[in-house]
Amino acid sequence: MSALVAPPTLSVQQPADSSFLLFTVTFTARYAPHEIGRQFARSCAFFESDAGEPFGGDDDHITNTPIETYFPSSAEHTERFFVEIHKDLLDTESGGEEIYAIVHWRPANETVSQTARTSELPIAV
Ligand SMILES: [Ca+2]
Ligand SMILES: [Ca+2]
Repeated sequence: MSALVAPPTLSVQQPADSSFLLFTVTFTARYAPHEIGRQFARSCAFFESDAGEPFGGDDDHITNTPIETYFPSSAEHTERFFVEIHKDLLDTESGGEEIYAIVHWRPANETVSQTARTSELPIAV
């Protein structure tokens, strides 16, 4: 079974004059010898954290990426998601937002994914 090398990371760029933010999620996992070159599936879900907010409730689900396949090419293999999200979708509360992502990955012919969460990224929208 593959194992994360480090927690996945989340970063953001804001292109000038754009209504979208461009997020990059990077995750590096270590794959067993029999998993190298095998087909895997990956996706990523974005949330806005309301942890610790007095009227927070559950975290807001922002969006999911489509499921895509990849083939780990070495024991330690890095995958990246590039995800454009409209500011209106991100703006779930007054003031800034705290965005995080959860990465899902699995061998393509299996049904149970492994998951890992990024830390929270504060953004002003
Ligand atoms: Ca929040
Ligand atoms: Ca806001």
